[in-house]
Amino acid sequence: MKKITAYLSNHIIATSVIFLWIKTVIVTLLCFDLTIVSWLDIVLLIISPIGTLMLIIGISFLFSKRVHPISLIVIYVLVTGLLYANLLYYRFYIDFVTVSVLLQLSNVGGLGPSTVELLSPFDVLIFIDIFIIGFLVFIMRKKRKQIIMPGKRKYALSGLGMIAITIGIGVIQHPYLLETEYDREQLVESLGLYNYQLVNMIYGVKAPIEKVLSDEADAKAVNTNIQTHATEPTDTFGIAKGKNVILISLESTQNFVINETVNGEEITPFLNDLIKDSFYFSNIYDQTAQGKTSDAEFMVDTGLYPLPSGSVFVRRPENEFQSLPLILKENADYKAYTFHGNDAEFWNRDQMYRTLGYDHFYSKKNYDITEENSINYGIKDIPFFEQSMDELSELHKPYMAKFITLSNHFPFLLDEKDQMIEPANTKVDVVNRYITTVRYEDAALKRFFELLKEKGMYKDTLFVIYGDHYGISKKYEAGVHELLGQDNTALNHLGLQQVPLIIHMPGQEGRIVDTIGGEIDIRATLLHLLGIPNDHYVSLSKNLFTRDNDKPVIFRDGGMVTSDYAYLDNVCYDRNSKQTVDSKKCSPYLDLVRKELQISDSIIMGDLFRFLNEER
Ligand code: GP9
Ligand code: MN
Repeated sequence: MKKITAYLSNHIIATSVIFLWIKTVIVTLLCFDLTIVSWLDIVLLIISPIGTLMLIIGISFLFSKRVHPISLIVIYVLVTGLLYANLLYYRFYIDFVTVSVLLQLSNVGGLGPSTVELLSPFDVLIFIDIFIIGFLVFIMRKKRKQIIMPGKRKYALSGLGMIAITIGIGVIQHPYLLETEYDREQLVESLGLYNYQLVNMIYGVKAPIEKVLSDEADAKAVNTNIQTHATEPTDTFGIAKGKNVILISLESTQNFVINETVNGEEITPFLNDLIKDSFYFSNIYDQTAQGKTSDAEFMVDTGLYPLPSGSVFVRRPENEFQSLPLILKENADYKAYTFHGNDAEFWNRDQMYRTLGYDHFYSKKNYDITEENSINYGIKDIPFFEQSMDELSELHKPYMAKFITLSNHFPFLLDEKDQMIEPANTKVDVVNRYITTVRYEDAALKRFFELLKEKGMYKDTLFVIYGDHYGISKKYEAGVHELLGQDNTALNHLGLQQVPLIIHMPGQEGRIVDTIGGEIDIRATLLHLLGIPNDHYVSLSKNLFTRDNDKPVIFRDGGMVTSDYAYLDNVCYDRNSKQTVDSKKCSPYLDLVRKELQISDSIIMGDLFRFLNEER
């Protein structure tokens, strides 16, 4: 034992690199659900961390004569922290940390109440080797041993060489790898977790420069690239002209809860009834990314995609946009308002709402919040709607008022007195609780509609109600599959990415619209109903009343779905046979996916509306 200890401490650098390497490979293989298609994928996963780890650990001696034991330990702990941060983040979001996510932590208050839910007792194992390295360093110091590292150049070159080989193989295997920064799973799979972080940092540095480098020519190119079709007439064009618009963002609400029962009880009795007299869009997909609720808001307001990393609300609040509030003002003398019971700074909303043209934001400080009437992130949905009524009745008409609900947020906490339905009894507690918080949200909507009717404010209003994004992440999804009695397959997972979209106009006849679409399409559909032609404005939103089922609904990670095909985690599926098929079948759609995402990103990162608005 003594001999081994002495050997390891004499070779402390190699020991550190190897320990971190093994730990990283184990976490990558066991804890990240990566799609492994070939042996080369496994080989890449195994070799990819070596080069970067060599260079990172090398910082402890590359710039001095000897190994610095303390800096070695600090670096070791930092790398472990990075690995663990990625693991925690992945557990919930099934995504990897980006520089933008780290920078926006102050705007979103971290993972908030959700963090504890994500810890596992086995996580201790990730930290055990730190003590071994600490012990080896202690022995070194006790023996007053100084480690002089010969062959530093060779060491650095080997590290760089390993990185170059990894990136080289990755790019040969996936030619678009470095152009599609949003496909983080592919980046991690091909480059390894640490090289991915490195590449991500380069994207981060590139971002601010993009605005400076963009000019009118880029804006013109965007304009010609977006084929805005003249508004196709339908029987719905302008049916809601001049009406007040109430938009309701339903926190974490997935479409599977609609018309679904638990223990013989409907989960959403109010919404199920409302649908009967509404347009119910039954095939709408969540397209949000790391900006969650704010991404959904951004899509509805601008008809552009969220950014590949971070939230546009946080990263680009000083941009110009052609947003819904501004369009409604320009065309029909509307004013726009937002109501949300959380801090105004969360997701940088206070700043971004001004940019988007909202006239006033009623946030946490406008509500009477007590311990009794709040839970999790803020005021409960029922008092939220109740307390909003006075302000709402005073607004300038016509108005667009956006309400962002909050109670149905992970980890789905609810006081017993607010529980109106028994929890489900699947193996997954989070899912069981989710049923109760969704029901609470449904009851809050019921209450809101009652109050609007009481105050005579219901009739002249068009309601747009949408689920903002998934609530049950992949980690807990087994419970939903169990509830629905379906297998845990990629296509069933895709089905769970659907969110409800209900557009209700008092007095209308109900209609189920099963056209395939995404959240980005809400804006064009709403403008169509309000009788405002969408083709005067630059956006990627498509009217759901005329949308083509063969046009892909695009996901921010580069995936897509049409009525016949789906491309998920770099695998192509035939949705009719439910089989995986040659990726060539998906290729024509993927060209459009890359094109649309690129256009959207260049508009946002280049702040191209600076030029586009000037031309109007
Ligand atoms: C917070 C609320 C929830 O204000 O919008 O945010 P989310 O975590 O869903 O983005
Ligand atoms: Mn949300």
